[in-house]
Amino acid sequence: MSRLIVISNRVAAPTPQGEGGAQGGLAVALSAALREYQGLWFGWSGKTVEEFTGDIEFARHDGVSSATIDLEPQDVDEYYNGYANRTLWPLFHYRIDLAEYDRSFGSGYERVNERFAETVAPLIEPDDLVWVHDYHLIPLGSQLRESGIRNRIGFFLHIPWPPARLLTSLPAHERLVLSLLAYDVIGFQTAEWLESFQNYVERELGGHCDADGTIHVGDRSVHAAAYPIGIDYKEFQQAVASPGAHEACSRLTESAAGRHTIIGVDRLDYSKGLAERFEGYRRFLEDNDHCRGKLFLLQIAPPSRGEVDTYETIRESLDELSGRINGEYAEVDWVPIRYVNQGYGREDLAGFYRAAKIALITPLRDGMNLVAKEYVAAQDPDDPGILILSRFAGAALQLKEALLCNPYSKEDISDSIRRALAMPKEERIRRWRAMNEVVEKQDVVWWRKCFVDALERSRR
Ligand code: ADQ
Repeated sequence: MSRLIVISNRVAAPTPQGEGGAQGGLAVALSAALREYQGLWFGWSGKTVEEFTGDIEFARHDGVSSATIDLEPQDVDEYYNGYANRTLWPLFHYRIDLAEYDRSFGSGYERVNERFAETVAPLIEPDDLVWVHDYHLIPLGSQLRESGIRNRIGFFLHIPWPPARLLTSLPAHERLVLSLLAYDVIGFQTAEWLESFQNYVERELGGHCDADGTIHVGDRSVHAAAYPIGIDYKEFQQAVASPGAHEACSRLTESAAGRHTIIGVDRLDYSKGLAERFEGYRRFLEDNDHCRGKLFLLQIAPPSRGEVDTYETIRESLDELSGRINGEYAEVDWVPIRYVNQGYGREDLAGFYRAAKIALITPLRDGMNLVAKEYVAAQDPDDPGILILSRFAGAALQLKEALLCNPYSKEDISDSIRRALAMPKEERIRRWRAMNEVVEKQDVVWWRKCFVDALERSRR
């Protein structure tokens, strides 16, 4: 059997301190695949050194081997904070208004991808399958080819692929997309992002796309398909059944004192539509005064990417907005929004999801959104809660029985909350069963198998 080499910006392999318990589903799933395939996880250590050395730090814990490198501060500024998070992240989430186009970002991005390629190439053996993850490393495949790597290499994009008309605002967009053709398999979260990619290939590169997913540009053929990522359903079920989750569930239920909890769990990011969500909830309070005091919104959103100014701005505006709404509507014994700026472990989250009657997950654009799937997996089958989900999250294409809403419309968010509160139990159960079946069957193990099978089948 071939070995699997996973390459991503950061490595989330298990650590000797046992931090594995707090890992996300993706880390758990990829670690399981690496154990099965005797593979290696390569990426940036998260640390910086004055001058790049290419020294690799190897580690092996819990059956998973990892190899990490340190980067220079300039690399981190230009590649990570710059091109990845200030250019590609906003652009791929349809926010060209926030995307910064700066030549130094582009050259830093290329340089770090080259550094990744040079350091990982000697670790790759002839039969290995190589799986590159996410927007940080789009050109890595072509740089590995330049280093002489002939292995099968796959790429999976965790975030949306933007429409061609937006992508063409990126200087050197053609170069970026052409570099993708060095892969054998390109995976997207949904058919929608795949279509945008195919459309770009046809319009801008003059290529054509076969019905079986093969894309032809010049003499290159690549397989491109949608592989929707799932959660580690079994692991999450264990988290839900754990004493930690029971405790978290009771803690929230007791503090709710008979009121309904509406939960939101997100990284603090503009793509998650938090301000629009707060405004939609405010509209609900405005239009439904009989409901005030009977429910509250628990929004869990730990800060992310503090080095990027936009994140500081969004943090300040949400502090202000939640404060204003609380000021407008709070009573001595009731606060409408509990806004919590800290992260929680899997068991706590599982317990909070279970205690919440409604999940309000309204990203403006999201590759998939695993929180929606976790919420479904955490519900009591006999008395499940209701998922209100943005139609612009990749997950909406699978979770069709959620209450799908337009996150840009306050009225739509408000109406969805009202509908959820009035939903009869039979309907809740029916909708939940349909969603749970998808979440359980198309879990992260299924996702990983679909992708790795396609990569194994691909022939250079
Ligand atoms: P993210 O944008 O990080 O991921 P998401 O899929 O919602 O978004 O969450 C990933 C994980 O982080 C989940 O397991 C969730 O529980 C955890 N998480 C999120 N907010 C948290 C919080 N406040 N506290 C604790 N844990 C939290 C990117 C893409 C998504 C895609 C994933 C996986 O943007 O669209 O679903 O990758 O491919």
